[in-house]
Amino acid sequence: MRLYLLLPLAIAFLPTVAAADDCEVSVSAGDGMAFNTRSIDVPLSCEQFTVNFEHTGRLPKGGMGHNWVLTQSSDVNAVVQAGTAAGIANDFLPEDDSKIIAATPLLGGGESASVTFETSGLSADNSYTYFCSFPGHSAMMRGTVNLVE
Ligand SMILES: [Cu+2]
Repeated sequence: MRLYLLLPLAIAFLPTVAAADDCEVSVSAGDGMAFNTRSIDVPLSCEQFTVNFEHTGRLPKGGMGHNWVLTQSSDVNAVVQAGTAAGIANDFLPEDDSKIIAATPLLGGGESASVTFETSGLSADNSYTYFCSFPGHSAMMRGTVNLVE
């Protein structure tokens, strides 16, 4: 009887720190120009956040390569332009560009890669967009990162 009464109390006082599961997400893209998700929630209670990205298609990266790149929303166009200029040898990403918060390598069909970034660099005052920097893809391949408590 006593245990029965205490159990709800114990559950109520469980710590509210985000579970490790909340600090990573799986994202994929196939042989079309689309991610499988339009938005990703990043809890600010996570010190680090990991994106596990998979190219589930079959086409090679030279024809239908994809990456997952995170910047402030206002920096997307500049990074896409610089990435196009950098070319496929640089995974369509400018080198040492501080606008890039996180980025996976460019993947071809069947490949996968993960990227981890610190959430301390993200501010609720800004908006953030993830996209693919392969030329011509970012208009379709983009989504919103929502910072959540
Ligand atoms: Cu792409």
